[in-house]
Amino acid sequence: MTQDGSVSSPPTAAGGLGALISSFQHARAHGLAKDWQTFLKANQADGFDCPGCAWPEPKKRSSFEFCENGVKAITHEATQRRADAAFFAKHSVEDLRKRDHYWLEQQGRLTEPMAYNNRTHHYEPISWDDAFAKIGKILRTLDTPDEAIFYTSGRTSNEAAFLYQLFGRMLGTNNFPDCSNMCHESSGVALGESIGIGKGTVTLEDFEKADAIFVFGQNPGTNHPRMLTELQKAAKRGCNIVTFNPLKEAALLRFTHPQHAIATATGMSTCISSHYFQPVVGGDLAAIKGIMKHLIEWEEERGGILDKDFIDKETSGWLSVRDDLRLSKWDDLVANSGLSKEQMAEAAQIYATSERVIACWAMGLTQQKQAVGTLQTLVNLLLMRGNIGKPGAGACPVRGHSNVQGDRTMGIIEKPKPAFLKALGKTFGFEPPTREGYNTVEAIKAMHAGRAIVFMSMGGNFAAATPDTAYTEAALEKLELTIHVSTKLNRGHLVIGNESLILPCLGRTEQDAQASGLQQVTVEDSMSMVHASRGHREPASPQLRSEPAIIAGIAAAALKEKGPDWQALVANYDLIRDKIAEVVPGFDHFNDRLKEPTGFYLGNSARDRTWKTSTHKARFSVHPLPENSLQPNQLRLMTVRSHDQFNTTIYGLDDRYRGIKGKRFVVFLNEKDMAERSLKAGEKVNLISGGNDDKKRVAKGFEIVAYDLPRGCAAAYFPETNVLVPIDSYAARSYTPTSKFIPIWLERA
Ligand SMILES: Nc1nc2c(c(=O)[nH]1)N[C@H]1C(S)=C(S)[C@@H](COP(=O)(O)OP(=O)(O)OC[C@H]3O[C@@H](n4cnc5c(=O)[nH]c(N)nc54)[C@H](O)[C@@H]3O)O[C@H]1N2
Ligand SMILES: Nc1nc2c(c(=O)[nH]1)N[C@H]1C(S)=C(S)[C@@H](COP(=O)(O)OP(=O)(O)OC[C@H]3O[C@@H](n4cnc5c(=O)[nH]c(N)nc54)[C@H](O)[C@@H]3O)O[C@H]1N2
Ligand SMILES: [Mo]
Repeated sequence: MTQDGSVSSPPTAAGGLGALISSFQHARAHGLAKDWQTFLKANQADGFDCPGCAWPEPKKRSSFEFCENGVKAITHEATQRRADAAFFAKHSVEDLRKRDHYWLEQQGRLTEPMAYNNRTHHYEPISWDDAFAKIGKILRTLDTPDEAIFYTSGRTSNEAAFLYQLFGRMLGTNNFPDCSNMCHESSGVALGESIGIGKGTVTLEDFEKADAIFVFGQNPGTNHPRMLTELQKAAKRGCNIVTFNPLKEAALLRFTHPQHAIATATGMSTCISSHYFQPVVGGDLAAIKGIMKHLIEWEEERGGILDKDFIDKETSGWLSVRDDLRLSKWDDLVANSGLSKEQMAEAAQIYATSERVIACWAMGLTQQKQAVGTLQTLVNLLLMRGNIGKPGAGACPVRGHSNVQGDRTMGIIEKPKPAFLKALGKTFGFEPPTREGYNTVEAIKAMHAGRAIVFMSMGGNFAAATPDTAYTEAALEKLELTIHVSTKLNRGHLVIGNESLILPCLGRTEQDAQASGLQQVTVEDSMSMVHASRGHREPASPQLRSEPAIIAGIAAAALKEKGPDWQALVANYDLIRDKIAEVVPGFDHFNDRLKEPTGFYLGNSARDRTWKTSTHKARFSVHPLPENSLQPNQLRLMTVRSHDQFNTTIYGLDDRYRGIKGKRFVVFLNEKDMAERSLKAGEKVNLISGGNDDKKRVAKGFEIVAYDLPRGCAAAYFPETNVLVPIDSYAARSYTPTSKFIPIWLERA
């Protein structure tokens, strides 16, 4: 398709009328303009959890606990459009492979199970029983259960996730890669080692008490719009909001709450960031070290900067961090961060004069080679002034998918803890496998090498979300069987193994009727609050099944007599929750506690200053500056989300807050970098990256847009640029693909 579109100067504020208009337009296009009931149920105690993001809901809720992007997520799930059997009869897989992500998404909800026919090259209807029997037969004949891989995307409910991992482990494998591997895995690894728990330590109430909020590598205006409400409230009461982002993001500059009528009508906006620092891509570790070096120097000059009591009582490793900072050179910190010594002093000054500081971050930090080191350095910064485990302070990894945190809690992990396996084995009377499974990168490699031959995807769009698209698609094409449990058509369905199945499921907004009546499921948000979600819409098709029901069908077919009575568990999800209560710490009396309308808090050991680390203290750790080396003429490309997408789901072709209309194939560049290459705005370039394997990877036809970002840096949209991320380029220790640091060359198209 052609993408003519237009480019204009980005706005200087976000939200307001534009957000309201955009919400309405999306709802109307999908036949939901009159359906405000559905939106009013979002994030309410008697409604469903908005599938938009993992930002928590306040205890006291307004009738409008959703945002523009929540409206888009709900609209696209509740759409009246259908990709049914007639649709697949009309379009061969070859035809569908020529379409882009936007077109595929526009086709609407999947309605019945489909199997790929390799003679007609079309997907054709198959009954649920036949689909289960086919899967069961192939899974029963594997040489080893490790030939099967079970991927999860973070929308899957706790109940479905728990059943899914139980089934996989009863089959005999820990191969549970999930979207987390590409997302906040670095946060989990870093926090786990440093403070003994891989989750954020703050709750929503802390945002009301913080004196400063540092926001690193995150674009909340697009990806967590409800977070802006908290930032706006904080800014209004004088809390400093200190942003670190190479790009000037409109919503981090100024914001108008779209549900505040007067402000919206008059265009009144609030300044969000009191300070906006633009490090180079990958420069955060050095920037944080620079801040810390200032603090140490000030402590030595005048004292009173560090929380020495906290450091003495609660931490280990301080002296080596102090010595490392003493030895580090300002020139290196400045060159590596792209910030001046004075800018780092300005940030350090705010940090030092704030009693309570929260540090938030998202993909700008986690999808870097040195991500784990950067995040542990950020923890160092927090520990220097005791900013963990006191009100109004703490670490806040802002999660993506609405239940990505809950899926992990339920055991979706390739490296399960022995205690979890022991409890699972005891409850269900079996010996769970202890071999580590594959993470996402390892899973792709195993498929390539023929070590895995079955791939099942519980939601998500593995083919498009993963790195090195050509390599990954080739890996998927080698498989014996692919199984996709999905709500909407996506690229993943079109990368065909020997056999491929699409199993359509209910979405969050829909009623889930089982033998005992209507069911509720549960999710855990970014701040460890667990609560119920109940859909109320009529399902998009009578043939849809719930995720737990689909897992039960497959498990019964694959395991035959082994395992619990899957059908009984699915007949009443209370029974699944009773089992969760037996296995997963923190879920005792699960069903009872769900009666609390806003859910319950799982707790966080670090918040209580109980440090479950190897030293039984909060751990300071030393990390060298990253090399971040580039070859001549290369730029650092970060791949980001537009305002009109949810990951690989492309709702529309605009990126309102960056001034882009009607197109996605754009690359944002600094004007000086353009001039140096004799390139002009509007010209088209190809983006070229390399890897250890010397293979050149090319993404073609990107229009140049001049933008406010540091020299040597570039930005373009994911997933069109995933082809450029080499499979072997991932964060040390967390294996998260380096989607925010891809060295590229530009070539005139
Ligand atoms: N509407 C909508 N909501 C979403 C999603 C969506 O696609 N659409 N996705 C969900 C998911 S799964 C996730 S994980 C989150 C993602 O939420 P974000 O992490 O906010 O998403 P990205 O677009 O990847 O944005 C990363 C930000 O990091 C900045 N950045 C890039 N490199 C660097 C760097 O080296 N240093 C610093 N300091 N900043 C850098 C970019 O300029 C950008 O502003 O959002 C969730 N919510
Ligand atoms: N280059 C680059 N790559 C990235 C990133 C990046 O910033 N840059 N970000 C990474 C991140 S943070 C993430 S989280 C991953 C996302 O990776 P995924 O989670 O795999 O991808 P999504 O695009 O969120 O998945 C969308 C599909 O989920 C299905 N779906 C939607 N709702 C439901 C439901 O309720 N149930 C089921 N069963 N299916 C449903 C629909 O069929 C839809 O097409 O991508 C990663 N990839
Ligand atoms: Mo994510």
